[in-house]
Amino acid sequence: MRLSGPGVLAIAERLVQPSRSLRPGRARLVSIADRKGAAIDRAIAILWCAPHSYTGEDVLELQVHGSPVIVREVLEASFAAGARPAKPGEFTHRAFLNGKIELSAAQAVGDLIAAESRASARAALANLGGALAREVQRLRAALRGLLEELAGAIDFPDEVPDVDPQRFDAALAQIEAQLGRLRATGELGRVMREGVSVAIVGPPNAGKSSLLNALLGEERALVSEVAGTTRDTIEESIAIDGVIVRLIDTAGIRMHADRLEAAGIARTLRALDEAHIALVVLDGSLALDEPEREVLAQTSERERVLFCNKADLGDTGARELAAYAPVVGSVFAHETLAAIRTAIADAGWHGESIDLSRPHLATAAEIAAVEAALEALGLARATLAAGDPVDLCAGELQRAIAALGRVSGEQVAEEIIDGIFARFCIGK
Ligand SMILES: Nc1nc2c(ncn2[C@@H]2O[C@H](COP(=O)(O)OP(=O)(O)OP(=O)(O)O)[C@@H](O)[C@H]2O)c(=O)[nH]1
Ligand SMILES: [Mg+2]
Repeated sequence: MRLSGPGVLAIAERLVQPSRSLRPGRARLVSIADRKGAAIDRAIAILWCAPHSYTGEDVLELQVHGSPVIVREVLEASFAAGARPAKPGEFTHRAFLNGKIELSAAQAVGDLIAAESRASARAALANLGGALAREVQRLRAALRGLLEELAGAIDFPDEVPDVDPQRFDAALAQIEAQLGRLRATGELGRVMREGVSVAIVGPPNAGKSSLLNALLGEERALVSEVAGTTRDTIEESIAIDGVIVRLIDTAGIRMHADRLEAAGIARTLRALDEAHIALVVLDGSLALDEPEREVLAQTSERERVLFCNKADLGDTGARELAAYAPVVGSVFAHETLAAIRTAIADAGWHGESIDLSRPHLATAAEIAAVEAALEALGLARATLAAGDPVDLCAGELQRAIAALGRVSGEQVAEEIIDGIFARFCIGK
């Protein structure tokens, strides 16, 4: 249990016995007293004095016994002594306000809490040290240097030599290239963090639900030889190479369906629309018919994985589709499932992984900010290429600097900060 703020010492005096034994940074065995002074628990207490704590404020850490009853009583005693429950993310919010951590590091703490998969945990750790913020600050400082050079030449035309457009453009190009590389880490960073969604679609009875169950390793969805078994979408997550993959089993797509089935198909189309990847399951043992062609046409523009199932029964359909290089096999075969997992990885993150220990963009806001900076730099360079005076670039450079400030945390809007901390759990 952690208490933080200027009132901590006063609260400790009422809560901890003997409170005189507390020394900054030292663990002490103490009693925790309720509001009447009766002992609730024996606990380890550690006092951290401002500014040498996580939040930068006075902090009291109490390691009490794990019983929910004791925890509740200690909480109540703390509240009686003047504390209040922390809001989600408030500890880290205070750490940010007190200059203990960068905004991107705070974001990484939030990500770490939310991280469901190994890869996204690693990705969050990389930015936790503030590596992304430092990288962006470096580029931003370089841009600011160029802007100051311009301003000097404009304000003191007699003392400061004119800026050489060619050298200026070369410097911009270098920063642009580095931002471009950072931009390229964005999509992948997002996939690693948020995962990819895969809609399992196909004609009725092809084995979609069987595939979901086989990939999950449990009988999650109802399977039967009756076409039209699945009526509603079913969603479950698995991890592939440490990336979260959300599998969405759907109702089989066919024309001339009854009303209930048609409602299910409408949901299928919505799921298909929203998913990153279409995993098309066909009965590969049968010749292609209207429903198969329909699904193939519907997903032709999509990132997709084609799977011809029921190879144990024949390969008529699979041979017709050979040109598409589908995965051919059966949901009952181990190798088939492995091939489908690989195909999902190839379609979802192109089998690539970024070096997550290097700075990378992880959120849509960071990607948008870097894109805005790149656009401004592009306009500045176009100005130079057109032979216009170099000082006309100043506005664009300012825009790029402001955009990068949103990533490095040097310039952030209040609502962004609030948005980040609101996702935290209480006590962080
Ligand atoms: N022989 C064989 N049968 C399979 C295979 N995969 C699935 N089946 C059978 O095919 C039938 C339909 O499977 P489901 O998984 O319910 O098919 P579905 O695509 O979900 O069907 P709907 O929900 O009706 O759209 C079941 O009887 C399965 O046991 C396979 O690889 N080989
Ligand atoms: Mg089904």
